[in-house]
Amino acid sequence: MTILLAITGWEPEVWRERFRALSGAREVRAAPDIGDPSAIHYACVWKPPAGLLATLPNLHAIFSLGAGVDHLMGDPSLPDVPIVRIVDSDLTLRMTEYVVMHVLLHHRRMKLYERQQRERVWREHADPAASEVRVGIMGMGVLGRAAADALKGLGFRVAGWSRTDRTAPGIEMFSGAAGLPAFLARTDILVCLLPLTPDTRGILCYDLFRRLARDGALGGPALINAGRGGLQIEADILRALDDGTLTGASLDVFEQEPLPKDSPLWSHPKVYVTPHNAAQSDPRALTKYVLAQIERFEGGEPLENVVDRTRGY
Ligand code: NDP
Ligand code: OXD
Repeated sequence: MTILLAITGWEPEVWRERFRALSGAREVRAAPDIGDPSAIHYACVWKPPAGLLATLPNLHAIFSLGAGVDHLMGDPSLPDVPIVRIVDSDLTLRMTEYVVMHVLLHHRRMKLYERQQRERVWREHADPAASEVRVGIMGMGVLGRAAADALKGLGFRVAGWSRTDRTAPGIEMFSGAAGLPAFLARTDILVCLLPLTPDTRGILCYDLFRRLARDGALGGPALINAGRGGLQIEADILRALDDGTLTGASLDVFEQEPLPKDSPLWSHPKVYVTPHNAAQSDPRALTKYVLAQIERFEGGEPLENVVDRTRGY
Protein backbone atom coordinates (compact mmCIF):
# COMPACT_ATOMS: atom_id res chain seq x y z
CA MET A 1 0.00 0.00 0.00
CA THR A 2 1.54 3.29 -1.12
CA ILE A 3 1.05 6.76 0.32
CA LEU A 4 1.40 9.92 -1.74
CA LEU A 5 2.15 13.26 -0.10
CA ALA A 6 1.08 16.32 -2.10
CA ILE A 7 1.74 19.46 -0.06
CA THR A 8 2.06 23.07 -1.13
CA GLY A 9 2.36 26.13 1.09
CA TRP A 10 4.08 24.19 3.89
CA GLU A 11 7.54 22.56 4.12
CA PRO A 12 6.97 19.12 2.52
CA GLU A 13 10.35 17.65 3.60
CA VAL A 14 9.51 17.34 7.28
CA TRP A 15 6.23 15.57 6.45
CA ARG A 16 8.05 13.21 4.07
CA GLU A 17 10.65 12.31 6.71
CA ARG A 18 8.01 11.77 9.37
CA PHE A 19 5.81 9.60 7.13
CA ARG A 20 8.80 7.54 5.97
CA ALA A 21 9.92 7.03 9.57
CA LEU A 22 6.52 5.83 10.79
CA SER A 23 4.98 4.07 7.77
CA GLY A 24 6.68 0.68 8.22
CA ALA A 25 6.50 -1.36 5.02
CA ARG A 26 4.36 1.20 3.18
CA GLU A 27 6.04 3.15 0.40
CA VAL A 28 5.84 6.93 0.75
CA ARG A 29 6.10 9.08 -2.37
CA ALA A 30 6.06 12.85 -2.56
CA ALA A 31 4.58 14.83 -5.45
CA PRO A 32 5.68 15.63 -8.08
CA ASP A 33 7.62 12.29 -8.00
CA ILE A 34 4.50 10.16 -8.29
CA GLY A 35 5.86 7.20 -10.24
CA ASP A 36 3.16 4.75 -11.36
CA PRO A 37 -0.12 6.47 -10.33
CA SER A 38 -1.97 3.14 -10.18
CA ALA A 39 0.22 2.05 -7.23
CA ILE A 40 -1.04 4.88 -4.96
CA HIS A 41 -3.75 4.04 -2.42
CA TYR A 42 -3.76 6.99 -0.01
CA ALA A 43 -3.19 10.69 -0.69
CA CYS A 44 -2.18 12.96 2.20
CA VAL A 45 -2.58 16.50 0.96
CA TRP A 46 -2.53 20.20 1.66
CA LYS A 47 -3.56 22.40 -1.28
CA PRO A 48 -2.73 19.75 -3.91
CA PRO A 49 -2.68 20.87 -7.54
CA ALA A 50 -6.24 20.74 -8.96
CA GLY A 51 -6.71 17.59 -11.03
CA LEU A 52 -3.85 15.64 -9.42
CA LEU A 53 -6.05 13.34 -7.32
CA ALA A 54 -8.15 12.39 -10.35
CA THR A 55 -5.05 10.85 -11.94
CA LEU A 56 -4.83 8.17 -9.19
CA PRO A 57 -7.10 5.30 -10.32
CA ASN A 58 -6.71 3.09 -7.20
CA LEU A 59 -7.10 5.71 -4.49
CA HIS A 60 -8.85 4.48 -1.30
CA ALA A 61 -8.94 7.71 0.72
CA ILE A 62 -7.79 11.33 0.80
CA PHE A 63 -6.41 12.79 4.04
CA SER A 64 -6.49 16.58 4.44
CA LEU A 65 -3.46 17.47 6.54
CA GLY A 66 -5.45 20.30 8.12
CA ALA A 67 -8.86 20.59 9.76
CA GLY A 68 -10.27 22.59 6.84
CA VAL A 69 -11.08 20.98 3.49
CA ASP A 70 -11.92 24.04 1.39
CA HIS A 71 -8.52 23.56 -0.29
CA LEU A 72 -9.97 20.37 -1.82
CA MET A 73 -13.60 21.24 -2.41
CA GLY A 74 -12.85 23.62 -5.28
CA ASP A 75 -11.43 20.78 -7.42
CA PRO A 76 -14.24 19.69 -9.78
CA SER A 77 -12.41 16.44 -10.57
CA LEU A 78 -12.07 15.34 -6.93
CA PRO A 79 -12.40 11.52 -6.91
CA ASP A 80 -15.35 9.99 -5.11
CA VAL A 81 -13.43 8.45 -2.19
CA PRO A 82 -13.69 9.33 1.52
CA ILE A 83 -12.00 12.57 2.58
CA VAL A 84 -10.73 12.46 6.17
CA ARG A 85 -9.89 15.71 7.94
CA ILE A 86 -7.71 16.37 10.99
CA VAL A 87 -9.34 16.14 14.39
CA ASP A 88 -6.50 15.88 16.87
CA SER A 89 -5.89 17.29 20.34
CA ASP A 90 -2.55 18.78 19.26
CA LEU A 91 -4.25 21.00 16.67
CA THR A 92 -7.27 21.70 18.87
CA LEU A 93 -5.13 22.87 21.80
CA ARG A 94 -3.13 25.15 19.52
CA MET A 95 -6.34 26.82 18.34
CA THR A 96 -7.61 27.12 21.90
CA GLU A 97 -4.36 28.90 22.83
CA TYR A 98 -4.76 31.34 19.94
CA VAL A 99 -8.40 32.14 20.73
CA VAL A 100 -7.83 32.54 24.47
CA MET A 101 -4.77 34.73 23.84
CA HIS A 102 -6.60 37.03 21.45
CA VAL A 103 -9.76 37.27 23.53
CA LEU A 104 -7.53 38.30 26.43
CA LEU A 105 -5.61 40.82 24.27
CA HIS A 106 -8.90 42.60 23.49
CA HIS A 107 -10.38 42.10 26.95
CA ARG A 108 -7.24 43.50 28.62
CA ARG A 109 -6.87 46.29 26.00
CA MET A 110 -3.29 45.37 25.13
CA LYS A 111 -3.09 47.77 22.16
CA LEU A 112 -3.70 50.63 24.62
CA TYR A 113 -1.12 49.37 27.12
CA GLU A 114 1.43 48.73 24.34
CA ARG A 115 1.00 52.35 23.24
CA GLN A 116 1.35 53.56 26.81
CA GLN A 117 4.55 51.55 27.17
CA ARG A 118 6.02 53.08 24.00
CA GLU A 119 5.10 56.54 25.35
CA ARG A 120 6.31 55.69 28.90
CA VAL A 121 2.87 56.43 30.33
CA TRP A 122 2.06 54.85 33.72
CA ARG A 123 -1.74 54.82 33.79
CA GLU A 124 -4.28 52.23 34.90
CA HIS A 125 -7.71 52.01 33.28
CA ALA A 126 -10.76 50.40 34.85
CA ASP A 127 -10.75 46.80 33.61
CA PRO A 128 -14.06 44.94 33.32
CA ALA A 129 -14.23 41.44 34.81
CA ALA A 130 -14.40 38.52 32.38
CA SER A 131 -17.91 37.86 33.69
CA GLU A 132 -18.98 41.22 32.21
CA VAL A 133 -17.71 40.34 28.72
CA ARG A 134 -19.75 38.35 26.22
CA VAL A 135 -17.79 36.23 23.75
CA GLY A 136 -19.65 34.80 20.76
CA ILE A 137 -18.15 31.96 18.73
CA MET A 138 -19.31 31.39 15.15
CA GLY A 139 -18.66 27.74 14.34
CA MET A 140 -19.20 25.43 17.32
CA GLY A 141 -17.46 22.39 15.90
CA VAL A 142 -14.38 20.67 17.29
CA LEU A 143 -12.33 23.88 17.53
CA GLY A 144 -15.15 26.24 18.52
CA ARG A 145 -16.36 24.02 21.35
CA ALA A 146 -12.85 23.59 22.82
CA ALA A 147 -12.24 27.35 22.72
CA ALA A 148 -15.67 27.99 24.24
CA ASP A 149 -14.95 25.66 27.16
CA ALA A 150 -11.59 27.31 27.86
CA LEU A 151 -13.14 30.80 27.79
CA LYS A 152 -15.99 29.66 30.02
CA GLY A 153 -13.36 28.40 32.46
CA LEU A 154 -11.89 31.92 32.57
CA GLY A 155 -15.29 33.32 33.49
CA PHE A 156 -16.39 34.86 30.17
CA ARG A 157 -20.04 34.72 29.16
CA VAL A 158 -19.82 32.47 26.12
CA ALA A 159 -22.32 31.82 23.36
CA GLY A 160 -22.00 29.78 20.19
CA TRP A 161 -23.57 29.87 16.74
CA SER A 162 -23.79 26.81 14.50
CA ARG A 163 -25.69 25.67 11.41
CA THR A 164 -27.86 23.13 13.22
CA ASP A 165 -29.30 23.17 16.76
CA ARG A 166 -26.65 22.14 19.29
CA THR A 167 -26.38 22.15 23.05
CA ALA A 168 -23.26 22.74 25.15
CA PRO A 169 -23.22 22.87 28.96
CA GLY A 170 -22.95 26.44 30.27
CA ILE A 171 -22.92 27.94 26.77
CA GLU A 172 -25.84 29.78 25.23
CA MET A 173 -26.39 28.29 21.78
CA PHE A 174 -27.89 29.88 18.67
CA SER A 175 -28.26 28.42 15.20
CA GLY A 176 -28.96 29.24 11.59
CA ALA A 177 -30.11 32.49 10.00
CA ALA A 178 -32.92 32.78 12.56
CA GLY A 179 -30.53 32.67 15.52
CA LEU A 180 -27.92 35.03 14.10
CA PRO A 181 -29.40 38.45 15.05
CA ALA A 182 -29.81 37.56 18.74
CA PHE A 183 -26.36 35.94 18.83
CA LEU A 184 -24.73 39.06 17.37
CA ALA A 185 -26.72 41.45 19.55
CA ARG A 186 -25.30 39.83 22.73
CA THR A 187 -21.68 39.59 21.52
CA ASP A 188 -18.79 41.88 22.56
CA ILE A 189 -15.94 39.75 21.19
CA LEU A 190 -16.80 37.81 18.05
CA VAL A 191 -14.63 34.75 17.35
CA CYS A 192 -14.99 33.14 13.93
CA LEU A 193 -14.08 29.45 13.57
CA LEU A 194 -16.37 28.63 10.66
CA PRO A 195 -15.35 26.51 7.69
CA LEU A 196 -15.33 28.21 4.29
CA THR A 197 -18.31 26.99 2.24
CA PRO A 198 -20.60 28.65 -0.31
CA ASP A 199 -22.90 29.54 2.64
CA THR A 200 -20.23 31.17 4.80
CA ARG A 201 -18.13 33.01 2.20
CA GLY A 202 -18.08 36.76 2.95
CA ILE A 203 -20.17 36.40 6.13
CA LEU A 204 -17.87 38.74 8.10
CA CYS A 205 -19.09 41.95 6.47
CA TYR A 206 -20.01 45.46 7.57
CA ASP A 207 -23.70 44.63 7.94
CA LEU A 208 -22.83 41.83 10.38
CA PHE A 209 -20.40 44.02 12.38
CA ARG A 210 -23.14 46.65 12.73
CA ARG A 211 -25.35 44.10 14.46
CA LEU A 212 -22.85 43.30 17.26
CA ALA A 213 -23.49 44.59 20.81
CA ARG A 214 -22.76 48.28 21.35
CA ASP A 215 -23.56 48.35 25.06
CA GLY A 216 -20.73 46.07 26.26
CA ALA A 217 -18.11 46.59 28.94
CA LEU A 218 -15.34 46.98 26.32
CA GLY A 219 -16.90 50.07 24.73
CA GLY A 220 -17.51 48.36 21.39
CA PRO A 221 -17.10 44.98 19.71
CA ALA A 222 -13.92 43.26 18.55
CA LEU A 223 -13.45 40.61 15.85
CA ILE A 224 -11.19 37.54 15.89
CA ASN A 225 -11.07 35.45 12.71
CA ALA A 226 -9.05 32.24 12.61
CA GLY A 227 -11.43 30.39 10.27
CA ARG A 228 -10.62 31.30 6.69
CA GLY A 229 -9.84 34.56 4.87
CA GLY A 230 -12.69 33.95 2.43
CA LEU A 231 -15.12 34.44 5.31
CA GLN A 232 -14.16 38.11 5.65
CA ILE A 233 -14.52 41.24 3.54
CA GLU A 234 -11.34 43.13 4.41
CA ALA A 235 -12.55 46.48 3.06
CA ASP A 236 -15.52 46.18 5.45
CA ILE A 237 -13.25 45.36 8.40
CA LEU A 238 -11.16 48.47 7.69
CA ARG A 239 -14.28 50.62 7.33
CA ALA A 240 -15.70 49.25 10.60
CA LEU A 241 -12.43 49.82 12.47
CA ASP A 242 -12.09 53.34 11.15
CA ASP A 243 -15.66 54.43 11.97
CA GLY A 244 -15.70 52.73 15.41
CA THR A 245 -18.14 49.93 14.50
CA LEU A 246 -15.31 47.59 15.57
CA THR A 247 -12.82 48.53 18.30
CA GLY A 248 -10.20 45.99 17.23
CA ALA A 249 -9.49 42.90 15.17
CA SER A 250 -7.25 39.84 15.34
CA LEU A 251 -6.83 38.28 11.93
CA ASP A 252 -4.97 35.03 11.30
CA VAL A 253 -6.42 34.40 7.83
CA PHE A 254 -6.81 36.67 4.80
CA GLU A 255 -8.58 37.01 1.47
CA GLN A 256 -5.15 36.62 -0.14
CA GLU A 257 -2.35 34.72 1.60
CA PRO A 258 0.39 35.70 2.18
CA LEU A 259 -1.20 39.06 3.05
CA PRO A 260 0.07 41.47 0.36
CA LYS A 261 2.80 43.83 1.59
CA ASP A 262 0.68 46.87 0.70
CA SER A 263 -2.37 45.78 2.74
CA PRO A 264 -3.35 48.52 5.23
CA LEU A 265 -4.08 45.77 7.76
CA TRP A 266 -0.34 45.30 8.43
CA SER A 267 0.04 48.70 10.04
CA HIS A 268 -3.46 49.38 11.30
CA PRO A 269 -3.22 50.45 14.97
CA LYS A 270 -6.25 48.36 15.97
CA VAL A 271 -5.26 45.12 14.22
CA TYR A 272 -3.25 42.04 15.18
CA VAL A 273 -1.99 40.16 12.10
CA THR A 274 -0.62 36.59 12.27
CA PRO A 275 0.43 34.45 9.27
CA HIS A 276 -2.28 31.74 9.31
CA ASN A 277 -0.60 29.98 12.21
CA ALA A 278 -3.38 30.00 14.80
CA ALA A 279 -3.22 26.20 14.82
CA GLN A 280 -0.33 24.81 12.82
CA SER A 281 -0.50 21.26 11.51
CA ASP A 282 2.47 19.65 13.25
CA PRO A 283 3.76 16.61 11.36
CA ARG A 284 5.10 15.13 14.62
CA ALA A 285 1.53 14.72 15.92
CA LEU A 286 -0.56 14.49 12.78
CA THR A 287 1.38 11.81 10.89
CA LYS A 288 0.46 9.44 13.73
CA TYR A 289 -3.21 10.40 13.38
CA VAL A 290 -3.23 9.70 9.62
CA LEU A 291 -1.40 6.39 9.96
CA ALA A 292 -3.77 5.28 12.73
CA GLN A 293 -6.68 5.97 10.36
CA ILE A 294 -5.03 3.92 7.61
CA GLU A 295 -4.53 1.06 10.09
CA ARG A 296 -8.23 1.25 11.00
CA PHE A 297 -9.25 1.21 7.35
CA GLU A 298 -7.03 -1.75 6.53
CA GLY A 299 -8.34 -3.56 9.62
CA GLY A 300 -11.91 -3.22 8.30
CA GLU A 301 -12.98 -0.46 10.72
CA PRO A 302 -14.66 2.73 9.48
CA LEU A 303 -12.55 5.84 8.90
CA GLU A 304 -13.18 8.64 11.42
CA ASN A 305 -13.84 12.33 10.75
CA VAL A 306 -14.95 11.79 7.18
CA VAL A 307 -16.07 14.98 5.48
CA ASP A 308 -19.72 15.28 4.46
CA ARG A 309 -19.39 16.42 0.87
CA THR A 310 -22.96 17.69 0.69
CA ARG A 311 -22.22 20.17 3.52
CA GLY A 312 -18.70 20.90 2.27
CA TYR A 313 -16.94 20.47 5.67
P1 NDP B 1 -16.05 21.49 12.40
O1 NDP B 1 -16.50 20.91 11.11
O2 NDP B 1 -15.85 20.60 13.56
O3 NDP B 1 -17.07 22.64 12.85
C1 NDP B 1 -17.63 23.55 11.96
C2 NDP B 1 -18.70 24.34 12.69
O4 NDP B 1 -19.16 25.39 11.83
C3 NDP B 1 -19.92 23.51 13.07
O5 NDP B 1 -20.37 23.89 14.34
C4 NDP B 1 -20.94 23.88 12.01
O6 NDP B 1 -22.29 23.79 12.43
C5 NDP B 1 -20.58 25.34 11.79
N1 NDP B 1 -21.07 25.81 10.49
C6 NDP B 1 -20.75 25.35 9.25
N2 NDP B 1 -21.45 26.01 8.31
C7 NDP B 1 -22.24 26.88 8.97
C8 NDP B 1 -23.21 27.82 8.56
N3 NDP B 1 -23.53 27.99 7.27
N4 NDP B 1 -23.83 28.55 9.51
C9 NDP B 1 -23.54 28.37 10.82
N5 NDP B 1 -22.64 27.49 11.28
C10 NDP B 1 -22.00 26.75 10.36
O7 NDP B 1 -14.70 22.29 12.07
P2 NDP B 1 -13.45 22.61 13.04
O8 NDP B 1 -13.98 23.22 14.28
O9 NDP B 1 -12.58 21.42 13.14
O10 NDP B 1 -12.67 23.70 12.15
C11 NDP B 1 -13.30 24.91 11.77
C12 NDP B 1 -12.47 25.66 10.76
O11 NDP B 1 -11.31 26.23 11.39
C13 NDP B 1 -11.85 24.83 9.63
O12 NDP B 1 -12.80 24.54 8.63
C14 NDP B 1 -10.75 25.75 9.12
O13 NDP B 1 -11.27 26.62 8.12
C15 NDP B 1 -10.38 26.57 10.37
N6 NDP B 1 -9.02 26.28 10.83
C16 NDP B 1 -8.09 27.29 10.84
C17 NDP B 1 -6.83 27.07 11.31
C18 NDP B 1 -5.83 28.18 11.41
O14 NDP B 1 -4.67 27.91 11.71
N7 NDP B 1 -6.23 29.43 11.19
C19 NDP B 1 -6.40 25.74 11.77
C20 NDP B 1 -7.45 24.76 11.74
C21 NDP B 1 -8.73 25.03 11.27
P3 NDP B 1 -22.97 22.35 12.72
O15 NDP B 1 -22.28 21.89 13.98
O16 NDP B 1 -24.39 22.65 12.95
O17 NDP B 1 -22.67 21.49 11.54
C1 OXD C 1 -6.32 23.95 8.88
C2 OXD C 1 -5.43 25.10 8.74
O1 OXD C 1 -7.39 23.93 8.27
O2 OXD C 1 -4.25 25.00 9.17
O3 OXD C 1 -5.97 23.01 9.63
O4 OXD C 1 -5.85 26.15 8.26
